Amino acid sequence: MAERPYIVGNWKMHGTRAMLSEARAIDRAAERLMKVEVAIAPPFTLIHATRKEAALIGVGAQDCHAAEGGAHTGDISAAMLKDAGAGFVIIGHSERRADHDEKDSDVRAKAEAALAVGLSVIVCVGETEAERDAGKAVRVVAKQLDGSLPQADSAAEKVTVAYEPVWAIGTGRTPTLDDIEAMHRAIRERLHEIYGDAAESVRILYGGSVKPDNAAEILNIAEVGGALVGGASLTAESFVGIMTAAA
Ligand code: G2H
Repeated sequence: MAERPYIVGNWKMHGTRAMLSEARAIDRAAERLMKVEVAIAPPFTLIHATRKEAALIGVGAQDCHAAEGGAHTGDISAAMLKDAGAGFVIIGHSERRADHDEKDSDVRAKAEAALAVGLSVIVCVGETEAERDAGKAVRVVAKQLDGSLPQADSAAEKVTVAYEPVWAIGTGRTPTLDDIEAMHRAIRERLHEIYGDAAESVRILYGGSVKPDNAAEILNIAEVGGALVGGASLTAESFVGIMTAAA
């Protein structure tokens, strides 16, 4: 288990103000689970209120635009996220890569925009089922890392990588523990090629159907520094179950 596992809830497109009670309950649990670093990324509309209601945990966003501002109707800049109280932003989630046709170069531009205003970033990578079946998973993820990560060595301390196999997201299916370990080791090696010694400070999270009952075994894998949690982060009960497994 990592020294201080990082457990991040990705609420995706879920949550109105009624869900702030879940954030408050997660925050209260974080107070007694100080060995775990906890954060949630609610939808844009709840970032400010979540920051105010949940003082102990990290609060972040699920995307940002790469531009500083301008004529981009419906988009949100990194500076706006920071102003709303976000401390980090998830970039390049496979749902955004699929729904919005985001390429690695878009992901990198967004990550660099976020770093430029002082946000931390969680950059998501992961292979499809067809790519895994074809034996290409490590190559696909390496290419995503090469193309998506901000390049300056100084970026490493603000970057977290989330490995989320696309076929495990929201499906209840997870890779074997050996497969997770092998991929996380491969990611660490690639990070060394990209960032040199600074790569050691980059946390690598696993994401994809993490639940209270599988969290401990996943978090015990070497090189797994925490988890990015979707469905099981939507209630305090299940998310605190994962936080407890991490403690
Ligand atoms: C993967 C994960 C959170 P879930 O997308 O990013 O979602 O835990 O629902 O598979």
